[in-house]
Amino acid sequence: MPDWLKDAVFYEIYPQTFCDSNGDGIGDIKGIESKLDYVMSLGCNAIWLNPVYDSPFMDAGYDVRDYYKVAERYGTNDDLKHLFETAHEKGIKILLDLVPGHTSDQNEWFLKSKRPEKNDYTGRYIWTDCVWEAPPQYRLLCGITDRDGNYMVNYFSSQPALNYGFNKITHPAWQKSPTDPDCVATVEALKDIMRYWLNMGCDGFRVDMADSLVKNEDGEKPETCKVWKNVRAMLDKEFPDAAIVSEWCNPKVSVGAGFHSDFYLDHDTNGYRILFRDKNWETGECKAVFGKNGKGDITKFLDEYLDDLKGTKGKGYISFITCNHDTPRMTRMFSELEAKIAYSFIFMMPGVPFLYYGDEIGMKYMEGLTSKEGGFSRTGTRTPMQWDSTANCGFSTADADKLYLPVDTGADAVTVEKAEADPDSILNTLRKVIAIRHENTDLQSDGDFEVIYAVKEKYPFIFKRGEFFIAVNPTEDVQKAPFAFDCNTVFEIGNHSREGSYLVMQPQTISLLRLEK
Ligand code: TEU
Ligand code: CA
Repeated sequence: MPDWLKDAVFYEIYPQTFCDSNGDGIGDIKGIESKLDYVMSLGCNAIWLNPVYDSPFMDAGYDVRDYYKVAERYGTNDDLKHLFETAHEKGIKILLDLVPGHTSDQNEWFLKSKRPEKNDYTGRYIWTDCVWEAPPQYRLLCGITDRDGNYMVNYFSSQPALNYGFNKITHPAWQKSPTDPDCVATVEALKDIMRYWLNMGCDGFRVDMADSLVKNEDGEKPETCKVWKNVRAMLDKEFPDAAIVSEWCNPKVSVGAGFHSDFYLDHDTNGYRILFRDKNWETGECKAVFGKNGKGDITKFLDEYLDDLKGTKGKGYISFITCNHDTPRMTRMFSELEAKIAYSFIFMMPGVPFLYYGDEIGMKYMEGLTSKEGGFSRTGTRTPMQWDSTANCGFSTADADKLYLPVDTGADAVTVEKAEADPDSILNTLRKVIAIRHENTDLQSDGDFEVIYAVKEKYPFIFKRGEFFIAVNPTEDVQKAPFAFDCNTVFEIGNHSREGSYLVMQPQTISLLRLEK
């Protein structure tokens, strides 16, 4: 286990829209490098960089054309190496985004695989044995290559699925076992890609759709887990300080398979959605625990979380995110104050937390944008970072119509500059919370977590982490709970008081309390 994860606080950067250094309207690596001090000023000591590889950008770079080359629009491999070096000088780690499940259909491997004559890449992707073979349960693209077969896609149609084999083989003529030499070769190719970037200086990977490798597997996915155990064994031997964080949203399984941490995602019925994102957009009804209407149920979250925590204890972490590039920003449904309370809570929780660029200033989800590079409904979460009051909010010197996506330049648009000047801004609030986390191991990734007060459909809720208590009342009403500890206030949004053996919390309050010694 890389030691640095114990106190890691991540910042996710979407390279397209973070900072444009050369005025061509799109963010780049030099731009990111110029903002490392800003990232540090937040208390973030690690970065997850969305894909920067060469790509035709049908899915914003998750369609990799060349795993070994930085996309020209972001710079060069040397620029990325320089970014790693500069980040390391400042004590910042960088995870690249690894896309193991599929490539672009423009990838050299695929161009070879689709040739009619047999070659080294024939079995690198999943192909049926002739074009007339197209079982409807698989997502196959049919009759569009010279090769006599149909190929499976893993996400969009431009993303053919790499071949890691099948767990349950239903069509033996073309489905391979994960131990087939072709599938083994895919895993070895993946490990080589990892070695290349780790040797260049990256600190590990966020792993895209990590659960999607071996096909015809449900639930605990034993064969996909074997692949990751193999990868982890390589890391432990060759790069023991490198971290892998999975996009899986099933921490007991993914951590068991070797991931150091796993993301909670905005998936149906997941505890993360119950906390921060449970809103029915048709009826407008919000049942999120952190909604100010107070319609949430903290126990539904805890049922899942406590079990996941127990199942991962001592082996790996759960990652709470403020948002990511696939998810509407919380400000789409939450007011600034609701979001500030929710984000603050995230950085008080165990595991390795992630802050999505722009959330720290309360950037909006931009409604109504035309899809960009396969973003579709995700596009509104990917707009340029708002730095200051100069043109394009300081993101780029290009003409506004040349920007990758429009910048929110409305009069009420938040910027880093405005947020810096306001002591109560989300920005300055998160700086405080994250600083307190760094100062106290109790509040870091490994610290304990205990429920003090959490009752079905009631507020507030109170958790204990070592010497600290986190008490939260996101609702617009005063809420009370029995609480028998003598404490000092370490941090607070809102206000609380004591009434005998009760903790009385004013509307929309989060308090971090510390046991009196
Ligand atoms: O996302 C996979 C994933 O889980 C998505 O289906 C997600 O739920 C959806 O985008 C929500 O709107 C990963 C990447 O994060 C995403 O950006 C890529 O497009 C996708 O894999 C394919 O590589
Ligand atoms: Ca640029």
